[in-house]
Amino acid sequence: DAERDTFLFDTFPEDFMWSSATSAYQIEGGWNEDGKGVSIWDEFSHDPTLIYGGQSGDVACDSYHKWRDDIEILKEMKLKAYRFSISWSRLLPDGTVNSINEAGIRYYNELIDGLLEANIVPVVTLYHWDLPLNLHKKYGGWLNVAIVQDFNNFAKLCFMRFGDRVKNWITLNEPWVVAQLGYGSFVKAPGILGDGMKTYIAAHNLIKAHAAAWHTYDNEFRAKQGGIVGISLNCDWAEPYKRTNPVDVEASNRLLQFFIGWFAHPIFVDGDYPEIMKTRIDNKSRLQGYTESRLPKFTEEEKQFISGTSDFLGLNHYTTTYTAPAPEDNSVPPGWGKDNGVQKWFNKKWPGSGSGWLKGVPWGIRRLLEWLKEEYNDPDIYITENGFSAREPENLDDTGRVQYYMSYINEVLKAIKLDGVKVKGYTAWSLMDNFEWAAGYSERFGLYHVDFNNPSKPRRPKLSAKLYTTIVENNGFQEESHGTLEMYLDP
Ligand code: GBH
Repeated sequence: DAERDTFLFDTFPEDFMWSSATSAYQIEGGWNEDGKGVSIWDEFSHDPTLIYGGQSGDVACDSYHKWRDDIEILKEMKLKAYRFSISWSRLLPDGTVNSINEAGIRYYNELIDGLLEANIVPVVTLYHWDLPLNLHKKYGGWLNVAIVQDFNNFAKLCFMRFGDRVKNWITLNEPWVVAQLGYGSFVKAPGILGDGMKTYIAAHNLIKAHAAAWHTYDNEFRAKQGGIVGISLNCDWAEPYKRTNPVDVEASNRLLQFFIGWFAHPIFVDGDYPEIMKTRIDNKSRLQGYTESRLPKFTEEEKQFISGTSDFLGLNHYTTTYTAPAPEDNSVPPGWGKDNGVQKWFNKKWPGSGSGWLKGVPWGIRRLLEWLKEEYNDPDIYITENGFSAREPENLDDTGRVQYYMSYINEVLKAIKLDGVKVKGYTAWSLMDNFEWAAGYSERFGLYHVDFNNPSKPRRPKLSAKLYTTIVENNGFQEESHGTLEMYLDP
């Protein structure tokens, strides 16, 4: 473990993709402008009891009008790529291809062209949680298999209209959050506290929708457009409380399978859920008196269809927890947490952030990357999100975030250089402070500060933006002469 605490002075591979990210609902505003339809997040955040301070993304960073400013700050940081998402309801107001909103198409065309002009690669997420409300009202959104066709149509429209210039696609952002927090808790839209079944049904349809979009690209666009299509999965590292205790190690593995394996096993391994998920949920369902398992089953045909449908693994990673077995709980109502039977907690010494769920544990990302390499047959990995929050008001001197980025990016470097993990890119979340879902504007993740009280929403670089720029310019951490943190902050 000596390496674990030593800083590695070295550079990243030549073509390493340095990036930063945002998502449509969190930055755009313009929620009902120029023909945009309503999404489940518009509706969710218009209920003042669900969001911190009754806030919403109605205006947010106003990137619907200020996207040129966003490109400017990407240029200031010398970034190679920008990950943003397309608002489904801005293109398709009722979620279906029955009516296309050309003003929405124009908005993303301008953004994409502006990025390319600035030599910045657009990385486009198709779904970052803002489902057209109509699809939710009409048939229950992700709970209905009809969504697979509608998502596929939306994806196809994006490939058709933007694929001549966009070569990097992410189908879904964090299906775990969509399924578990959207349909298993009140935390995220549509805020349905499920019954230990809905969360698995939503996930089932998310996986099918992802696979359908990947096949559409593969069959109809890849030869001509030559891009890649992947998925962004979120996962915390699960550190066994005692590495010498087999049940803690088992708990760690079990949590990882329930967390990322839920989606990655079907997509990257064999079209089906991890064995441990099937066994545990089948068993508990029986004990709880269900006539069928709460975990839906894929047909053989569906397994074939799903397996191998990603050109890379997108990883959103923020933090680490300790893990140990929880006492078995077969009580009803059931849920994902009881199903996995793992208890998790933080070490009190891990530095806290502005979010209760996020502690800075840099070595966790290296261990997770190594686990993913083993588990999924050494895939290309893009880190599509990593970042650190502070509570408002935050000044520009964000040394906690500087520390976080320095150490996490260095652990990614170790994963590449010492463990041989094929990490192709790194994305800082987020380009600028934005609408942090249920936390509103109270938790800030930006490299750039945004003054939300000022109608022109000015963006100003924090210290972390300067640090990140230096790392990007050096393509890593240069030898000795750059041996101190101060060197990185000195312009
Ligand atoms: C990312 O999710 C999102 O993709 C991005 O939109 C968001 O802004 C960013 O994180 C920062 O939050 O205590 O039950 O509310 C990261 C994964 C999973 C982390 C859900 C927060 C909340 C757990 N997220 N988790 S809860």
